[in-house]
Amino acid sequence: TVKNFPKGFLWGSASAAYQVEGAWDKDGKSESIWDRYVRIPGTTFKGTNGNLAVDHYHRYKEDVALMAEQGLKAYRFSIAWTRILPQGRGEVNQAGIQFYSDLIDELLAHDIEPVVTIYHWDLPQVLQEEYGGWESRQIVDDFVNYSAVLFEAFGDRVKYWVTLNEQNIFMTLGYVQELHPPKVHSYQRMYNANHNANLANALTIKKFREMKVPGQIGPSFAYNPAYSIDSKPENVIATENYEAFNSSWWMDMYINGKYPKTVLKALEGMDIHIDIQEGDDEILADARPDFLGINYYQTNTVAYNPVDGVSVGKMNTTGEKGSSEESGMPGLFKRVQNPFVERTNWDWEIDPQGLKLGIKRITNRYDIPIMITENGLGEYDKLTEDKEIHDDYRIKYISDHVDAIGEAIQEGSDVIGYCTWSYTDLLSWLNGYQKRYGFVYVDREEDDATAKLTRYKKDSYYWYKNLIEQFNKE
Ligand code: BGP
Repeated sequence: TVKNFPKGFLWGSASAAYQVEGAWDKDGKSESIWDRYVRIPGTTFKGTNGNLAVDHYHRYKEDVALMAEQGLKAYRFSIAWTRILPQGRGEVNQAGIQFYSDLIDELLAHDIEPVVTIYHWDLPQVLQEEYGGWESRQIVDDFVNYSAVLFEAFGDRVKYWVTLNEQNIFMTLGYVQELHPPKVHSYQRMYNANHNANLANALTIKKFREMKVPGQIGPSFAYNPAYSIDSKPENVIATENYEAFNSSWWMDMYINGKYPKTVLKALEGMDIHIDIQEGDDEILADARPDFLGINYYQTNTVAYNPVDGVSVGKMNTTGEKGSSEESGMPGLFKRVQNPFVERTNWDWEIDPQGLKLGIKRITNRYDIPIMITENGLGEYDKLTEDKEIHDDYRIKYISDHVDAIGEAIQEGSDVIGYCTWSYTDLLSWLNGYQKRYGFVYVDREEDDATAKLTRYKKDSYYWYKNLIEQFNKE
């Protein structure tokens, strides 16, 4: 299976600061919107939070040693803005720079390529309070300045940069579905905040090039390629609309600097007005990324949704299979179940061929190098008495997705790397610690007080190690 992959392919794995680090108030770090949000009762699974997480902040050397032993070629992690600039801007916290500098050096010492995400959702709370975070244009300058601090500090050592992680997710979950901070339901506010994020992304890429950082940069998009439930024309058109609203809306902007016309028109009809100012078009048109990061977990199957149809439905955040509800935009589309694929306990559809489809669609529409920045299976894992974890379901999941990428490469797509989600087990934003993704099991449940935090290698750890060894031999 590894035959099709190009030389230098980045076999990696990923995490994000808030989900692994812990040490939420250590060494000058300030509060992020997530540190605040998890304290609101009822916002997360059984009240879990990232205060301690898996304590990667203090155990990063142990974690990197495990990566090195596995032969990992790349590690994608995010930087906490609140460690670098506790006030969101202004004075740089040297202890924060030091932590990431040490982590980067530790990775490089073991021949592991750092892939750095600038923003994985943990906005400084001060900026949320001062001007409403993403809803204000002031965020654009602050974000670019923050990025410039990182380029200055780490640009000599980091070759791969991710600007924003899943802008489409933090926007929709934060401003429509009320599942992320700031927990708002307003399409109007979402589209404006999102426009600011587009400007921040574009100007950061521009800054990167102005500063001549010798690396590559791009955003990571959560792509759920869509299928029509059947060939009934109204469902096929609904699917086209779904792709335009949920995928092209973001990807066209990243790659071509333009919003899809049909969506703009539809928003007008909904009385939603985006605050596009003079000069924005030029900024947005001048920021084609070097690569597009894709986080892929599942496909979505779509049907027409009547005007009096479903809107925001409940998501399954409990791990109770079948508890998610249909969701959609009335008069346009809704997401329905695909009868041809299996689902996880969290109702995520398992569809490796969907990844191949997604890669091909991107190649055909945008012709750009792709890095798979996340892909993985969230499940309940069981530590046996012998301290083993037999996650054959995860091995199958990853193996099938690797095959799908290999096929896409063979059929003409340019994929430069693959990061599984996740390296160690970690905090799942809405599902606590029960939902595990890692190659490395971490001994903890919801309660910080009983957390042992011991690391154990899962069967999938060895499987991936072996895959990388095979690749090295080719
Ligand atoms: C992506 C995020 C990750 C991670 C992953 C799994 O959307 O970028 O941070 O959380 O999804 O999601 P979940 O934890 O909800 O299962």
